[in-house]
Amino acid sequence: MAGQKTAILSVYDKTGLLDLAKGLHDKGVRILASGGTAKMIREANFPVEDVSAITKAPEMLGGRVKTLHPAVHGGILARNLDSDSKDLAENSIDKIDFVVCNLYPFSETVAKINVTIPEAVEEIDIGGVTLLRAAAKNHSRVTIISDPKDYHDFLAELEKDGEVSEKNRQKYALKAFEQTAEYDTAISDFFRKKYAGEGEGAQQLALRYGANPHQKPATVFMKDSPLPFKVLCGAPGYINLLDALNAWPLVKELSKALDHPAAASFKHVSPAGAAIGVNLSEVERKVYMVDDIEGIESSRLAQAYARARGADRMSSFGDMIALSDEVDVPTAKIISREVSDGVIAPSYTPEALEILRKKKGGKYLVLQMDPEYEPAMEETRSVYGINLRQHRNDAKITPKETFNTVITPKNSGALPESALRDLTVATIALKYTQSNSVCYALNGQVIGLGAGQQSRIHCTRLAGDKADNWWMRFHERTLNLKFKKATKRPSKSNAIDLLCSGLVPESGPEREDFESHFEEGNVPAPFTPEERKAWLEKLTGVAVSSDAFFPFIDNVFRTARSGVKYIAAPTGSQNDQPVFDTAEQLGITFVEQHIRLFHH
Ligand code: 93A
Repeated sequence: MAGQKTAILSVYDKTGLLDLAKGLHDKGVRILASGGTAKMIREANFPVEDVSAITKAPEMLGGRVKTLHPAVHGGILARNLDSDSKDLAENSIDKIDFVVCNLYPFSETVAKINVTIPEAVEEIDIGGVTLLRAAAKNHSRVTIISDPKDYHDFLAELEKDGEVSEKNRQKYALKAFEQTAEYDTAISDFFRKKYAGEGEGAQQLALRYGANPHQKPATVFMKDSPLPFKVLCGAPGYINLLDALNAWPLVKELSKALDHPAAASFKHVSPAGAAIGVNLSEVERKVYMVDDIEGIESSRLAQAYARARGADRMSSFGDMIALSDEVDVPTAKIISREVSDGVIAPSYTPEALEILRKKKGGKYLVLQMDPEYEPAMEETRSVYGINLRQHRNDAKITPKETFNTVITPKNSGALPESALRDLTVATIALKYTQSNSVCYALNGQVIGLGAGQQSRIHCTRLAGDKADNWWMRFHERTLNLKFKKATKRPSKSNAIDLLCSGLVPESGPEREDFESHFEEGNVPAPFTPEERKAWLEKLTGVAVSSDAFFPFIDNVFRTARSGVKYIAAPTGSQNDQPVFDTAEQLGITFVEQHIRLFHH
């Protein structure tokens, strides 16, 4: 029939098939169909031809070859070009106008418990994917219908206009492309688990569960390369990896920016502490509970971790640690006696690894990171089933380039090296902290970090209170606390925290618990307001960084109460000028940090 349109139908899901066949037949469309599809149409007494009518070849290999033939794909892929028409004529092939196809249920099959590889293999659709892809490729001429939900509109349009509009052909083609992409993802996911899930070059790893124990299954995987870390001991959890994969780039960048070994102590995807290996004073060693660690004075890495862990011992309890350099014995010794979940580092000396392997009855998580690994520039995540994609935050923070715009005081010279160092530590820490965030730093380490607060002043206060608490731990009275021999490190840290935050209970069971950790007759008196004020006044030279601008001057006032001398923050608030003026008035150097560093 001259001018007659041709459709090829090959559907696994036969929902709505007969209505479709009827509709096509009513419009005078020639219907070709693969085995089962043709059978169903024929049984309903609609005219249909087998695909073999045009291929002159039977379905074969038990159905593995049904529609894979030049008569089909030549008919689909031919353009409205003379050369294509000539090729078709020479091979007696007719053009196909409509393709209707949906695929074997691969995902549903592999979701079944104990599915075998041969069972999964048989569900890999080849001819259907080829139909979808060929028709979608040639959508300038061909219509591809891949979803039974579209039959109604497709027929309605044919009825009304006699053809499918360009816009709708595009829409249907996109849908088909999305389907083949999703189908291939399901196939590669399945085989990644089967063939690249273990040992050298593993691309995926099963995790015990996701963020919570009821969130199963959970996995970590790479699409086209091996995972860039090896598990040397233990089994990582989902949150361990979220921490490790934020903490690692932090220490990598920090160590590069300041040319020192760096360490970070992470909890719930924000740093509790981060530092570079600046020499520890005797008092610092005591406050950080590392005064008895042999060889610490010659290990920059151990000093970095002592500082990172020492910043906020309460928050670091059960941390995930990242270390920029090869882990040595002093560092492993510090880790071995703290409550910690795991560590990620580029390498471990054999002795250090032996120490870590003994921790937690052999279950301590030890990850070895490939230091050369560079992540892709684009990062994608899905939230509530919806995908979000962005260029990753590859902003470089360096002491020289990032902090060279001093706004106030005017005409001030370059910042001292120590300020540049501490602003770098604080700012790189923020780059990997859940927003909003504000960080106080001193001596090459974080001393107070406020993470994940919705209001900036709450970050500034939280971080400032932590910095105050940190400093109160250096008070003579705190240094000379007389704990009982049996008091464990976490209980000591808790008692110190109560004392330093001014929260020692006056009476009751909590008071009794507090007292129980100290030697008889040596329970410390709370700090008086005068003692606290006098000691806090001695805290000076602190650097503060903020992940976004300060919207109000209250932030500057709060920083000044904790010995802040340098602030680096982005600008752009309506209140910029009052913020600068307040800093100037309080003798604080305000540096414009040009890059907003929100992180989620
Ligand atoms: O095994 S296949 O990959 N080989 C093919 O040549 C082929 N052509 C279409 N599977 C093939 N199909 C698929 O068959 C379609 O994607 C559809 O899901 C199914 C329809 O088969 P039937 O018409 O026999 O029910």
